[in-house]
Amino acid sequence: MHAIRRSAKVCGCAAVISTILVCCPARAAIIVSDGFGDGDRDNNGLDSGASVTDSTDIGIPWLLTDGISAITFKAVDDSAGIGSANAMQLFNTGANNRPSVGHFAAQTLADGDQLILRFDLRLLSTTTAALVSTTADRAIRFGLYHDTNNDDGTVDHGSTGSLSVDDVGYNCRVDAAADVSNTTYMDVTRDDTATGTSIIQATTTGLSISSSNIADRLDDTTSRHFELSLTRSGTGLLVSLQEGAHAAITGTDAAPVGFVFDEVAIGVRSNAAMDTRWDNIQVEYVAAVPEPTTAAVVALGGMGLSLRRRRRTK
Ligand SMILES: [Ca+2]
Ligand SMILES: [Ca+2]
Ligand SMILES: [Ca+2]
Repeated sequence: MHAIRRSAKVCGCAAVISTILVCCPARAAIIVSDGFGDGDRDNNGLDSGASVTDSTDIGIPWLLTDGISAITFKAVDDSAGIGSANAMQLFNTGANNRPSVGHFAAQTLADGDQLILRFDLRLLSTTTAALVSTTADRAIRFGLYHDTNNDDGTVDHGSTGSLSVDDVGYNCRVDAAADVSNTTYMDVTRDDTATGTSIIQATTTGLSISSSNIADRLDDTTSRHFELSLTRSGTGLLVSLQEGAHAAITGTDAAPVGFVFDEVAIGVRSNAAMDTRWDNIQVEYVAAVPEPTTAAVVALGGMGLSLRRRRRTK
């Protein structure tokens, strides 16, 4: 009789434990989702030449930062390219550059928390002289950043402004066209030059997170999918960047820029006139959860204790 009761209790325990195991999914939230269906890159009205394909797809405003280049920056129909109606065109037509940022509500990573940036990107002007030259090394740039002075505002910055100089983060760089100036085709660097030049430009700190896979290079006009993830581990950050189904490049930054992030930065390197399309931009926050095994062990301990207490009572 006791054996039957005990086995029933064991079954009960197993059911509770399996419930604990399945009832703790990672708490995830989409912070940003922008597919440019509203035809409006800066959310101040329809962009010239654009049309609305989904009025509920408002996303976040994308703003020009400092830089002297002429630039075309607007929502355009890219259904024949990336293939999901509108996309955002960033066409750096001059000899300099014009990095751009999209702000979101500040996210502070607690230990184990993860922030993911994902989007589709394609490069169009692979046949221009600028792109077939070696200047296309580390040409396309993007990353997750923090506007440390919280001074970026809500409208385009003037070309000679400096409101993004204080912004720090992780600068991903991808080669464009048939660049063979070195054997690194994609990398992630720490951009913490708060007193230096503009965002996602010039000096960055290498983190030994780089790809020697030539397939990571943007050497045609097809759409590529990218995912950058930052996961806090104690006082460090695990950094991972993956293009499509290629092997991810990963590493740990032991001296991170901090654990607060509130903007996506995109752009091209200086002196690289390039026409790009960006779409389906998402930022997701995934909060850490207790290890399922730990939760199960705690629960199991508690149940064992109650079983013993009951037996003693008898
Ligand atoms: Ca607009
Ligand atoms: Ca919009
Ligand atoms: Ca700033």
